[in-house]
Amino acid sequence: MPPDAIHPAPTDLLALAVSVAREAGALVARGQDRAGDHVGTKSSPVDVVTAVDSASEELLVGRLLAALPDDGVLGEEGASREGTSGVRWVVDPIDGTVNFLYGLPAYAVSVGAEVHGTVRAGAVLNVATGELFTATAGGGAWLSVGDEDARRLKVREPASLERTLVATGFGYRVGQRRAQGRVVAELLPRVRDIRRSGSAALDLCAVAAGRVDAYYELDLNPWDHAAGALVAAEAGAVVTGLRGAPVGVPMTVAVAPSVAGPFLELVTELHP
Ligand code: LIP
Repeated sequence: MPPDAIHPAPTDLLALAVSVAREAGALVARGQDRAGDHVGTKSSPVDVVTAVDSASEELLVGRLLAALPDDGVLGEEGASREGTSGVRWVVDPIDGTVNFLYGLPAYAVSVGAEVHGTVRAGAVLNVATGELFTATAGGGAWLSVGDEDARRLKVREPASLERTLVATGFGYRVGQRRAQGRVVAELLPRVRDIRRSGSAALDLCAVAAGRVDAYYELDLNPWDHAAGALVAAEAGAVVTGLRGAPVGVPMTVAVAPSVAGPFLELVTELHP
């Protein structure tokens, strides 16, 4: 999207997203060994939030609004501000909080920049590995680690549904999880296998990087998918909801085009 007179170019939005994600990532990394010191819960006893989640979001919001004070912000841990510029930042201070708590190397700072409701730039930083996934609308999806040059990402192209490796995730409420377990039981015999990483943002980036062929998850929040969905789409994935709904409402699907038809049909069938 060419920069218009009043909004920053997607590349400029991305530069800011990467800068604040890296700074928040350094804070998260410093806090990992004390992750369990201050843990609260949200929607259920297993939906945890740590003091590091909150500190990361505070840093992200502070840096973004210091740079662009007229922008809006939406964050997982409560940041919610209507801006006047048309740009809204959608941030997950730690996506994969349970992984962070347990020290499993799949937790990310995710920063997406919407312009009038459409994500135009996104950065997902896996804090544990240093992998930085980025994308701009029309500019492709990229992966870099540390100071190495970024490499362009492209989805894998599985030959069939039976050869499709599928990532998914589950909600935190018991009733949700029981229903989602039934869906996985039906899906598993019809695909290559299932992977459950614990971070939606990193699952979407895994589709982009060809590390899995498809991802689906119900009831994600905007901060879970804002940046990762752009990364997946810019790597060539079909990114959508079900039955023509937009991504995330309530289903998020990202899938390689070679199996998009049968995969979407299967996920639709399993979610009547
Ligand atoms: C997580 C999501 C993941 C989902 C987890 C959890 P959080 O977000 O990224 O896909 O399956 O249940 O919601 O809570 O770690 O930020």
